[in-house]
Formats: sequence, structure tokens, C-alpha cells
Amino acid sequence: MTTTTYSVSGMTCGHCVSAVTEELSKLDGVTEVQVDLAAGTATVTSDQPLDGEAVRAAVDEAGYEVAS
Ligand SMILES: [Cu+2]
Repeated sequence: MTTTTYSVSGMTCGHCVSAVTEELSKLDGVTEVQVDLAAGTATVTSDQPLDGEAVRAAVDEAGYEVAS
């Protein structure tokens, strides 16, 4: 089990949180996604370490950006 926190820029409301949570939840092996709107972070728990590019692509798909 791995938990990683990513900084996500561009989220402004609950809709943004839902969109990011939904896209990240679709990634293989992801068991839990916690998005903190105030902090601008997404904490993802997964069975195996996630591919950073896949996470980036998922957040991009939702319409936001992972800050490196
Ligand atoms: Cu929003």
C-alpha cells in the first residue's frame, strides 16, 4: 500500500474536487482518493506505486494540473 500526496492547481470548488477524485479513482490499483480543496492537494492511496505520468494525465483529464 502506497500513499502519495500531489499538489493540484486550479481547483476552486466542490465540483473540482469531485472531478479530480473521479479521474484519479479510475487509475489502476487506486483504493482511496482524498482531495483537500483548501490545501490544493490530492492524496492517493494505491496497491502499488503509481506512475507519475498517469497521475498527471488523470488530473489533466479532469481539467487541472499537477504542480511539480
Ligand atoms: Cu470547481
